[in-house]
Amino acid sequence: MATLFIADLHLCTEEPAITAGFLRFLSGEARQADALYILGDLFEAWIGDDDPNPLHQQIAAAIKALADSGIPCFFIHGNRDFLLGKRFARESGMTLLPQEKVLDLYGRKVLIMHGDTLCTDDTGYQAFRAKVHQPWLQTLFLALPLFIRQRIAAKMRANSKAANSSKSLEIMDVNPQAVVAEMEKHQVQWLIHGHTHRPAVHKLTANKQPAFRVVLGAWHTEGSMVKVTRDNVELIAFPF
Ligand code: LP5
Ligand code: MN
Repeated sequence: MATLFIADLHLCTEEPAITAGFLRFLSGEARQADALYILGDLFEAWIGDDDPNPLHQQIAAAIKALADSGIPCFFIHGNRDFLLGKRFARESGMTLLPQEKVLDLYGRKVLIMHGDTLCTDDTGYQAFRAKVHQPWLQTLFLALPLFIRQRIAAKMRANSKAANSSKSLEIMDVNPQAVVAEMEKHQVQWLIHGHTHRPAVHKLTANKQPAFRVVLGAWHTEGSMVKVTRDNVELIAFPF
């Protein structure tokens, strides 16, 4: 009995090996799980559920097959796919979760999130995030013709790449005080997140007790998952 967590697959038509790895994961390892949690950035960029990209249908069908086989699938938005909406959730059989959620896994309380909100030193990103999370702006964006949305997303991606090349690694990592504050707010000793693409298990102190922050890896050349069982929390890398 295990609960699985993945994040940062960044699926896109240009990376068929990652898609193949994910499809194999869904029809293999995931079939034995109690539940699957996808902690954001499943897709490289999401510009609306009405995007007719065949990859999206293929992924929806594959997740739906897992959900229909009796394994509940959950999704927390990432900074690339924060616009993923109810229609795709329905088509894929996933339940959309709020940006942070506490789970009780076999008696262990675990906080889960994408991880971008922990990067509080990245003030440029947090300002950007606050802007694009405004509901009125999202409604406006989603009402635009698809080709314009594609152009805006491409521009945002290019700006992001340019901005990141001049930011230090420390700025783009989580802020340690923000991590402790979140864990104390939710009264948990375990946190699982993605976003930073720096897979590791960090030991820290929160609530005056030992605490653990488990960071999922991005799916570049291999898969990454966290497997929580009654006795263990394991960060696992596996080949596609
Ligand atoms: O994504 P990645 O890994 O490159 O870097 C992230 C942060 N960047 C982003 C931007 C995304 O890549 C863009 C994705 C587009 C998806 C779909 C478009 C939907 C549009 C909806 C509009 C309502 O998340 C990056 C972080 C990095 O992670 C590490 O944490 O540093 O942050 C940035 O690059 C942001 C810049 O630092 C700041 C840019 C300021 C621009 C502000 C203008 C806002 C105008 C909004 C107008 C619609
Ligand atoms: Mn991310």
